[in-house]
Amino acid sequence: MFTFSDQKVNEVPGKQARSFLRYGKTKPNLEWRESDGHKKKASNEIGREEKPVPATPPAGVKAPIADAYVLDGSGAGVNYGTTPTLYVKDGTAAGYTRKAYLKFDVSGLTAVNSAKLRLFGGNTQDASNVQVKVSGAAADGWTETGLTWNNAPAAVTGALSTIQVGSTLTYYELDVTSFVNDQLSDGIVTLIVEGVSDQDRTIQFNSRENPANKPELVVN
Ligand SMILES: [Ca+2]
Ligand SMILES: [Ca+2]
Repeated sequence: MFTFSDQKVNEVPGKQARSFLRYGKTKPNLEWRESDGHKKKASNEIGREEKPVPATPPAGVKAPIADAYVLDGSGAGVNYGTTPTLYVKDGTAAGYTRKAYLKFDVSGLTAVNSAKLRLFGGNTQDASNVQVKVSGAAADGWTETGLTWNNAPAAVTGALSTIQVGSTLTYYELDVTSFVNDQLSDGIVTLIVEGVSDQDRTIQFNSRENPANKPELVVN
């Protein structure tokens, strides 16, 4: 309910009193007071202000805070944390297995609908497709320049996802949604990328030290 405050009552001799609204020269000058006391004013403006609709927030793209690969055999005590390439290889012979470790800071995130590890690279040895899996580790205390085969934390999950990596150099995506949600409690996600079927082929992925096409964790 509201009442007009700008109402005028003109007494016209001999005629019935009538009410009308006062109009300015160029536009209606209608004011009233709402029942809550706020004064409101009508406008004769046509058109309206339109605010831009906020764009869909960009997908959260996280860069690794550390990445390194580890090598068994003679390289088991060596750190490979600052190379521009992360090697992944799974074979039967000792000294050929390589695994990549990546660590992401996910603190501040609430539950994600989707989390994908994106690694750029491919099978650089031949044209075959190679099965690669990603799993998760619980221990996040490893460092980029300290990690070796001998001290690397073990996986505490099975394969979070498995993909075929071919010889085309591109971004390969591995779904890690469930594990990222599991790790929101401590805010750090450690992922292990390795071959799964003794195919003995060399996979190369760009590390975070590579100037281009670095690893990413894309969360939505
Ligand atoms: Ca690194
Ligand atoms: Ca963690």
